Amino acid sequence: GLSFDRVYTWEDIDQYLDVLGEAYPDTVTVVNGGSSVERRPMKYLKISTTNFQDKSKPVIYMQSLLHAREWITQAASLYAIHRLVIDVTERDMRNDFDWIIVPVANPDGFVHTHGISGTFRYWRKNRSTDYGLLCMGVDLNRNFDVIFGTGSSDNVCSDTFHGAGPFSEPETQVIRDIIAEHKDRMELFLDIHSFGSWILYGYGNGTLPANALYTHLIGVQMAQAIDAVKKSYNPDYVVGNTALMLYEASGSAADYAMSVGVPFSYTYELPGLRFDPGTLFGFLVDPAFIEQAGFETWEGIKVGARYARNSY
Ligand code: 0X9
Ligand code: ZN
Repeated sequence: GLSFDRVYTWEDIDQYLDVLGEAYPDTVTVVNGGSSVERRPMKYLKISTTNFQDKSKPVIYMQSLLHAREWITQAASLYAIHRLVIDVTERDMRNDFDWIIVPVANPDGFVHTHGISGTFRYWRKNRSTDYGLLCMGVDLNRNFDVIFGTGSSDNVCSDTFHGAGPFSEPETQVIRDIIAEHKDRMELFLDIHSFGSWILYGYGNGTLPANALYTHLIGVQMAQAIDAVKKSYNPDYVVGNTALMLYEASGSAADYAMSVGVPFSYTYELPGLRFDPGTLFGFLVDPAFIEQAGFETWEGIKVGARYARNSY
């Protein structure tokens, strides 16, 4: 297993997924969904007690590190994997669902944030060179085919550059294809980001989905479950529509999943690094918070999963 006291590199995680697949062949399948811009395999796990053959089970999708610098988010995916495969105390979580977990949704960007002595630690986008070499990269959370281009930038140098068009990037194509393959029974979609202690839902232009009330209420239940076990120096989670609470954001992964029929879809923003209530360090990671981040997020996920099951 992993020790939740450090941040793992892309290579570490990539190897770990293979190790899990070999050690737990009855429940874990490692899938290579395709290649990133720099030709890294986009590996993900399918976790299932029936090898995805029992079509009566809902599918839960979870991803992290779509934004390269949001390092703490790997803890949420790796911890969920841990509790579904190795340290299984909530057996219903493993038995009642088929899980798809993509721990590193932006491998090239994540590798880049480890580059030369911290210089690129705050890189967010992928590493596309299609738009010139002066500025690189597309914001993958603006590149999905949903309300495309309305809450994003057409300037390649911007951190929210949306790319040439919907799904111009291989990384978002991989995620699109996973959703398409499973969307008939995908009930819950979770895109884990940082930072801010938010649970957000679409649409990113402020238009609410038909089930907005239920979406909001489940969001509040998830937030309460996290807040019940959170560290006191972190604020309570706040739940709401992205555009109404934060800013307009088009082309996001969570909105896309919702637009193709996934009933419950959320963007989590995990807490930013704080050493005391007054000082927010944001994207940097306190090793002492890694296991807690995984644990408390899992408390929220369980609540969402149980609602998804009961409404399926
Ligand atoms: O702006 C984003 O992509 C997300 N925030 S972050 O600071 N991690 O970059 C929020 C996206 C949420 N959008 C929707 N669900 N529409
Ligand atoms: Zn993000």
